[in-house]
Amino acid sequence: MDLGAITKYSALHAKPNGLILQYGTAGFRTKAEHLDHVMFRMGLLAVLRSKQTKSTIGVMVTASHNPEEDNGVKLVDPLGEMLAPSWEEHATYLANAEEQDMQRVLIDISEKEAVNLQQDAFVVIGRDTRPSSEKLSQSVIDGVTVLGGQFHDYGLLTTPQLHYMVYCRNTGGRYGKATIEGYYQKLSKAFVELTKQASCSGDEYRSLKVDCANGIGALKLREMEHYFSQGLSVQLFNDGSKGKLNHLCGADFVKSHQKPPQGMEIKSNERCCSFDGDADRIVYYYHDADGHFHLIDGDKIATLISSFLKELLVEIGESLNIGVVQTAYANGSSTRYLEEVMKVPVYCTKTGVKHLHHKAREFDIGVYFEANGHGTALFSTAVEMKIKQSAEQLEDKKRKAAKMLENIIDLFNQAAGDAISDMLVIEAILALKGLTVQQWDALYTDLPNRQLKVQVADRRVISTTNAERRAVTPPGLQEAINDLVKKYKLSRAFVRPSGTEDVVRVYAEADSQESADHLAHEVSLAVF
Ligand code: 16G
Ligand code: ZN
Repeated sequence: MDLGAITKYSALHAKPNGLILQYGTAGFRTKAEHLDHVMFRMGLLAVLRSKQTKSTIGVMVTASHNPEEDNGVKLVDPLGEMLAPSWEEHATYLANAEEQDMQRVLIDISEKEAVNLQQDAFVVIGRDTRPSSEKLSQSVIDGVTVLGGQFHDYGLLTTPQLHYMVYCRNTGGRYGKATIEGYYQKLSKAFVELTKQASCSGDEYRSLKVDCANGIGALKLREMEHYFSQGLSVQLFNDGSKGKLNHLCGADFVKSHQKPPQGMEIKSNERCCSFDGDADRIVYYYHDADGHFHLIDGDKIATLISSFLKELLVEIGESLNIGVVQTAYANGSSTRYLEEVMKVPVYCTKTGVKHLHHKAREFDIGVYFEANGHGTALFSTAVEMKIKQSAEQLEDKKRKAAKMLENIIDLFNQAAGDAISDMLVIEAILALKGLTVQQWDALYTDLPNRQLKVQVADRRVISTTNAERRAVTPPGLQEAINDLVKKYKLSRAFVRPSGTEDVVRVYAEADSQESADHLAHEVSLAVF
């Protein structure tokens, strides 16, 4: 390590005095103007992580669904997953080091993690469309090169595309080609094969309106659409030509306000979906004939996907263990439907993709979705091989089902939840099953629910257990929630400190909207 060079270059990316940031659920995230030093330092850290794992590491510059003025950064580990927890701590430690301590902190981390500094390092970088992203990703590159790392800058990418690139590069090309072209081809080929098998190819199945949150999703869908246009035509809205990123549009807006995005004209019963700003979340929706808005969130997406996978397995005659992973935010009706009607086991983890992803890995087939629309399905290597064999060896109907499953496996981005990939999976399943958006929505009825934010002096006084469904501290809070919940039918409520904002979040559901609203309000009063 050339320590002199680090000191010199670090001074060019100086940390604002007194600024303390934390590597949270989705990396660092704050106003873009405060992030230059963090980017440089994450370039340094990515090199150390790459040396330690002898693998390519990813760095993504994005703040997802946050306002355009914000930005953020997260590191992507060798198999395309989120950074390991011990390295999150190093990230926080390094980001907050004072200038004169930089060398010591880097040596400290290297020693703790037994990093061989002679080892080569390779880092890949991607960024979203925010005005600040290009310059910030240049600061990441500065950090990488100061430590002698090699890099490839992919430029504009969706977050899941960067995860895909990292995964491909570290699995010797087995998963796919680590190019944007490779990504488009892999997904489109699987999608077109699948939709060829769909008997109903009426227009209503072939077209979809997509709200791109004025973000990167628009650019990438434009590049990709001609690859899959045989199976689906997409009409893009909020494509960044006029509006501001994530402003009154996008998956987060639609999910949290339970209303359609601005800038999109919706006729009754038309199938629509929204991506978020970095295209790793998706939600669907439509207006019924009476003009009522219906949201189809991550829970219903997980239900559609896991039901379809289960049906295919039955058809093929394979008994594989399939599990669905949700968080406490999953609507109670979805959990009940999956367990009681579909007979699929459901598991609950803490909020944050890394927790769900980790749990989903335990199954032959693990489907995970957060209610907010982030999710995917994971298939064990043994399952992939088994299904490939079945697709070659079995006969007739069984063979057809195995082929379908083989293509579905290819269509999922197994490195991370991916709005483009999920959209194509959903569109293929709807076409194959001949389901309209209303029929999909009718699988079960969501329990009315309400989410609130509460500002408190210190959100850390609230700690939780049982996948965030029970409050442990402050004393008495859980008992108070229990008493409130008893007053309403089919009700449930929980509180948790946010991992991305300085607030406490309250969730409540009950048999009517009025009850859910009351319960949420009463619980938020109990938090004070
Ligand atoms: C981050 C997480 C998302 C989670 C959200 C919760 C990733 C990539 N993103 O955006 O999964 O739902 O945080 O935010 O892990 P909260 O803690 O503020 O409620
Ligand atoms: Zn996102």
